Amino acid sequence: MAACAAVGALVLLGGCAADAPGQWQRFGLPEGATEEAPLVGDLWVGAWVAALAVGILVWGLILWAAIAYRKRNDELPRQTRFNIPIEFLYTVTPLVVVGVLFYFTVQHQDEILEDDTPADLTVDVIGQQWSWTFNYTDDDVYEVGTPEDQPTLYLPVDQTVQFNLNSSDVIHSFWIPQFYMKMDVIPGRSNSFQVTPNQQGTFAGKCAEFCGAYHSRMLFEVEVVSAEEFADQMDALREAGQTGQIEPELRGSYFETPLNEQPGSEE
Ligand SMILES: [Cu+2]
Repeated sequence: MAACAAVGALVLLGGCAADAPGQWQRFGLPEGATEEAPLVGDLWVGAWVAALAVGILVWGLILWAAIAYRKRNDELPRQTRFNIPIEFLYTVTPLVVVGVLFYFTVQHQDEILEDDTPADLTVDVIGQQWSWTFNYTDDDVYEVGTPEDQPTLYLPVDQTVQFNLNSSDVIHSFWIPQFYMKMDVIPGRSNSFQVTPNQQGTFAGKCAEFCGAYHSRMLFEVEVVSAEEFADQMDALREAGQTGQIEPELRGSYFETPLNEQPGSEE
């Protein structure tokens, strides 16, 4: 009964997502655009299937108990103080469920964060209030974004990129939803991960850690292009004089700057 209702609701709501076919099969995830995406996708879908299976069992048991043991007369039912097998069952079952989820999470995490093989290119990312800097270390060029002028990150398709993440002020989080990957950008600490975009196109990127007044403007675009287009873009940055690398100088939070010295205070 509960299962029918749940499936019915899924089918009904599924009609709303006609513009995003497949999104319901992915339990709300956008379409993955990297070689590693299936790892996260499988973990996500698997966790939902497990949760739904547990949910259907629990809903079913609640409904069954409510109907089978409903009040029929004023006679007091037999009073039971404990039931060792049942108590053992509902102590051990959640431990097994959590254990299984934990095992698959750690297994997938290890595979996702595996970076023993050298990447094809490296991008040193700096998060700063409130935009991003992308240092293309192999080409020795860079791109700096501002909240008004949001940057574009170019990546060659089918090449493994290593992102080194540093912050120059507070904690940010580097997130490209369609890459199924997000990692904190922490001042004074270098985080990194590798990913292999396998689809050309434009993808949205954003900061996923509330980092101050204009956090919502920490957007960027990711252009996954052919190797030739990528080389052209590196040349364009070089011609624009954006050569060298920007260092993540720790300049403290925007809010530690006296109000009259903050950018925009003259307005
Ligand atoms: Cu941020």
